[in-house]
Amino acid sequence: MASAVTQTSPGGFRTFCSLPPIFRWRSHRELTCLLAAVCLLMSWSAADQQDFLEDFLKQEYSLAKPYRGLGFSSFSQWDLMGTAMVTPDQVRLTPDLQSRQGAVWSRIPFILRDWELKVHFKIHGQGKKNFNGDGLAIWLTKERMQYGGGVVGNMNQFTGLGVFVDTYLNADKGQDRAFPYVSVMLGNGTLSYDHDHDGRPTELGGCSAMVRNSIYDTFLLVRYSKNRLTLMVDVDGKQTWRECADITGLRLPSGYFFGASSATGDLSDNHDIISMKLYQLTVLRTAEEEEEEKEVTIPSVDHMEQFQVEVQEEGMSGVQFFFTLLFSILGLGVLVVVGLIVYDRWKQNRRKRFY
Ligand SMILES: *[C@@H]1O[C@H](CO)[C@@H](O)[C@H](O)[C@H]1NC(C)=O
Ligand SMILES: [Ca+2]
Repeated sequence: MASAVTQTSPGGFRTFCSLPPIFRWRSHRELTCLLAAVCLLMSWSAADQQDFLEDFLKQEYSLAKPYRGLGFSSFSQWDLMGTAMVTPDQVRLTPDLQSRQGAVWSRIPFILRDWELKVHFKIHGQGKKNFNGDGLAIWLTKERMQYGGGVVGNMNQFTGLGVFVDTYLNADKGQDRAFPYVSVMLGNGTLSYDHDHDGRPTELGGCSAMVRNSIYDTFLLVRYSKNRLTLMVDVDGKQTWRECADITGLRLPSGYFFGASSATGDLSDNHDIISMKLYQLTVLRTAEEEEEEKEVTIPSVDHMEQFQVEVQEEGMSGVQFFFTLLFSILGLGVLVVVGLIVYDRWKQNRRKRFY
């Protein structure tokens, strides 16, 4: 009885493994079966971890190696602009030189509802830390191929989504965050990106990410589904996504264009896009969710006021206040000393005149 149980317990798998001996060596056959079993188990557990039923790469919205005909072939789905150029390993938006602007824009209006964009990029240059700039941006906007608007190689008052990888701190009071800083903004055609304050007034969310001159591959992921936008980064070589921003109630019209752009100023860096891979997500919706997600014509965020931050123009930080006070006291001291010396001389001169 016991022997019968051991013979039948592995069931179908064992039957499969003892099928006609195609393989000459028993050990190989067993090894193959073991490998097949491991693969099967791994794919099951991987499927369990997925939030979505399935996702697949959409070639027409993706930019990846080899960049055949990119920018000049009529078959290409992308256009280049400004200093952007294709090399075998990357699309270089700007070289590490001053005052350059470059971009790459999709030619095809984007119409998918649930998606994920994975961007592999690289920012590197000769400049010392904090002597580099300005960063790059990823777009999904109504407008495309716009130039020189002072927003990281794109126009201002854009309509749609902008994800900024800002490598240079412009604002005077930047102690609240470390740079490089990744952030999200939703433009509606009238909102302006405030370059001098690194986009703080219109920022919906963001995080610091050490993406410059990194020894690791740097990635960011934008996921959009059911009016919810999630931004994640993978920049420390751990192959895991760290959440950077999570915005609900974000309504994005369809028919917009993907793009990536960059600009350098007095300070520069190489800004490279290695790939932009767009995955379609398969998501189930309830009837209420369908109702909730009506088509929109202007991008908007529910309860916009919660994101509004005060940009302080006046006032000083503690350190600034301390030094201002210190120098004021020192300055006053010097004035008093100079005053005394002058008074002394004047008194001596007066005496000389008297005698
Ligand atoms: C864009 O958003 C701002 C701030 O929420 C709002 O004041 C403005 O009216 C909006 N513009 C359009 C065209 O909807
Ligand atoms: Ca900046």
